[in-house]
Amino acid sequence: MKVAFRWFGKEDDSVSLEHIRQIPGIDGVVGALFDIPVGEVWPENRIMDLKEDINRNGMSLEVIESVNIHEDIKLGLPSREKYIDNYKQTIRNLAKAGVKVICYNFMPIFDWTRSDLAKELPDGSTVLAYEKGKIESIEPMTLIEQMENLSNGYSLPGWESERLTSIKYLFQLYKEVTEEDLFNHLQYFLEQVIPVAEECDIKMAIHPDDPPWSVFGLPRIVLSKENLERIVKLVDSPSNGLTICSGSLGANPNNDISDILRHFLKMDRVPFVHIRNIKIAANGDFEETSHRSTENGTLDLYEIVKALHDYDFKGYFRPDHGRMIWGEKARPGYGLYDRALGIMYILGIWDSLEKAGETN
Ligand code: CS2
Ligand code: MN
Repeated sequence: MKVAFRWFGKEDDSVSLEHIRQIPGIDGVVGALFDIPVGEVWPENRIMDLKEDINRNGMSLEVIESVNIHEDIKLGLPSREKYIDNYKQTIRNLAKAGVKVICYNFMPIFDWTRSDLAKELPDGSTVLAYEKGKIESIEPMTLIEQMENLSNGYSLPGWESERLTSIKYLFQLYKEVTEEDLFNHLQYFLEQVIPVAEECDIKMAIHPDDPPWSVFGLPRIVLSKENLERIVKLVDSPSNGLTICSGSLGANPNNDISDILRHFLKMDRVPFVHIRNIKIAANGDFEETSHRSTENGTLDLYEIVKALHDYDFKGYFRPDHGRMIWGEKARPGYGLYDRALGIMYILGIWDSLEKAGETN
């Protein structure tokens, strides 16, 4: 198992590569070119610059998160052809730099959704949280404004402003789009890009919808074992893979993460894993927590890491979001300290499993 850490680049991250490299066990950085507008080709020289910065610090750039999908592709509009061609070129350019995995999502308009970016826990740390009641009673535009005000001055991943300019118009367009349509549009996209990914030895890894249910009446499909099964079969290729994100899928208690992992690991469709814990309340609200299971998280991280270990997982994992602790000021969910603690907890479980394997 290879260990990675998400990084937003020199200009836009409070965490530096010099600090990331000091996390024990770290192999790679999960990077992206955040300033390239959705739908445009990522230039080769920019990718190489990013890679060189990371390599200079002794880490690799083999995972990209995300190359975002233009709304016209998700909407199935005729203009999607241009954006699909651009996507193929970006895949080729990334392959030239040695990238092996491209994480992406297929959520209409919004990426992840939360009602709170800094909910205070009893110990004084703050976390991202989701209250169903708040989300149901707020206008999307108001939520966006609130999120931006609470983001410590950072742009939020997946909420880049160019995607949000025409938001009201997009809502109109999505009124006509059913979940079945969304599956068809995903299939159309995959049928074109997966052969290119295969040629380039790249695995595409779709990220689950976060949370895994419809928000603001928009269709969502990447939310259950059943739907993931349907997605990997849309194009039957090892390059058509999944990012299993424990905290996203896990917000629905019907999703048994270690069972889902085992199922798709067996099929060799899991090139990338996101690990974090959440605490789910009886009414379905949830908040993010430290990675440690027995403390206050609902998910059983031991079982999740054990599934990876049982399948001798050779892909990458990254800690997903972390709490904001020790006075750190960073992009919500993406501070250094708690994510580094998360890595240590996960590696602790992994190393114990290794030792136990030796003695059995
Ligand atoms: C998020 C997303 O849960 C997560 O990992 O932070 O922004 C995620 O990076 C995207 O949905 C992947 O495309
Ligand atoms: Mn994730």
